[in-house]
Amino acid sequence: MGQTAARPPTIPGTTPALSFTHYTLSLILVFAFGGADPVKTDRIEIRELKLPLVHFFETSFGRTTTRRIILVRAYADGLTGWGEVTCGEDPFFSYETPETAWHILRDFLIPWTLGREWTSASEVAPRFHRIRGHNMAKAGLENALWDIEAQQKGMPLAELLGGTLKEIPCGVSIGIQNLIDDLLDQVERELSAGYQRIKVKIKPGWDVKVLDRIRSRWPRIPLMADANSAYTLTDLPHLRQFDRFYLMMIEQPLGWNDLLDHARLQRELSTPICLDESIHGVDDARQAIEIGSCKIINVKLGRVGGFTSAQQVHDVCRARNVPVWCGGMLESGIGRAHNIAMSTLPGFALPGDVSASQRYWHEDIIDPEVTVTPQGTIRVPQTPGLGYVPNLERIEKATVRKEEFRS
Ligand code: OSB
Ligand code: MG
Repeated sequence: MGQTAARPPTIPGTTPALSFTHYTLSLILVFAFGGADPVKTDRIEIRELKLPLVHFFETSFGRTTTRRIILVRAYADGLTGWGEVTCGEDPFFSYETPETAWHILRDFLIPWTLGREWTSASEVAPRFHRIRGHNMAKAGLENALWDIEAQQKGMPLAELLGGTLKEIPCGVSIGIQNLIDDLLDQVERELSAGYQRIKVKIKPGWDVKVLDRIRSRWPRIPLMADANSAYTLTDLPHLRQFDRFYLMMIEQPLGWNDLLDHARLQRELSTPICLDESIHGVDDARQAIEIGSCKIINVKLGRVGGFTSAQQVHDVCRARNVPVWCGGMLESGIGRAHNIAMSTLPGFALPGDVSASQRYWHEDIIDPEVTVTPQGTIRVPQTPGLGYVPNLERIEKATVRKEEFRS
């Protein structure tokens, strides 16, 4: 502040009161809009965890039984923040793998961050732009700094992001099973747990018959299908059959990086298309909406490169009345806590793939675990930062490699 010279002339006798108001106002402004001193990230640790899933998870591109998760732990201003790299074990969802993420973090993102000042985590994303892609590696580090900033400001991460919901609606994503009956059992279980919508994974040979069985047993449940790029435009006659299941949406039916063919397909289907793999940031979202590639967008923090990019995707969709929802990548509690915070933004109008820890892990690595209410919601923690406490003992036990960097 310190702009007393520019103060307007005052009526004699009222000066003390005005000064007091001025001073109070300055204090409020400083607390609300920064004035925070810049901090330096002085230490970053990356580690790989090996975590077996409670139940295998199968998509059109393959089956996962054990997750390889990279956690990023950043230190600044005497605080510790955590981030998670959400890539798959194999380069099948996107090209990123734990090995590529480790390389990009160790050789680029970490050296570019250590010892450099920042006042807000959102400043850090533009510094990573020079690296093409590798969004999941970027998000792992950026999101750890958001955790630190939220703690510095004594705010829940959700609030720092501009989130408004205190409770978020939850759906589940159910993988391809060995038998249709196994899938029906799982749908039954998740519905009685209270989840608000069911998503099933599909691929050629595991689609129409499966959806038909679900719909004949549960004609009215909110249902959707995720193909993970298993079809092409030549499957159009086949894909038309999906319209009779009145799905909420079909997720990523065509090419993993495609916008144009999806626009063509959307014109032929009454079922809304939702894009996942094809949306890497705000420009993809804007272009997809502009050419009609989809009516809904799945936002994944890793896929779009972190909270700053996710906010931009959210904002562009909200301005165009395109609903978004929060996708999942079989995250540990750390990534799950980030997903919960992001799901509180007002444009997250549909139930996401963010569900209870116990669906994935025998023991999650945070305390408390993420739990879901009988109404199929998660109550958003109201404590500063992540709102869940990383359990160092369990994290250490699951760690298979670790590297530490200091400025
Ligand atoms: O496409 O949404 C997807 C899991 C791994 C890779 C891709 C996807 C998924 C899921 C699971 O659908 C979501 C979750 O429960 O975390
Ligand atoms: Mg998907």
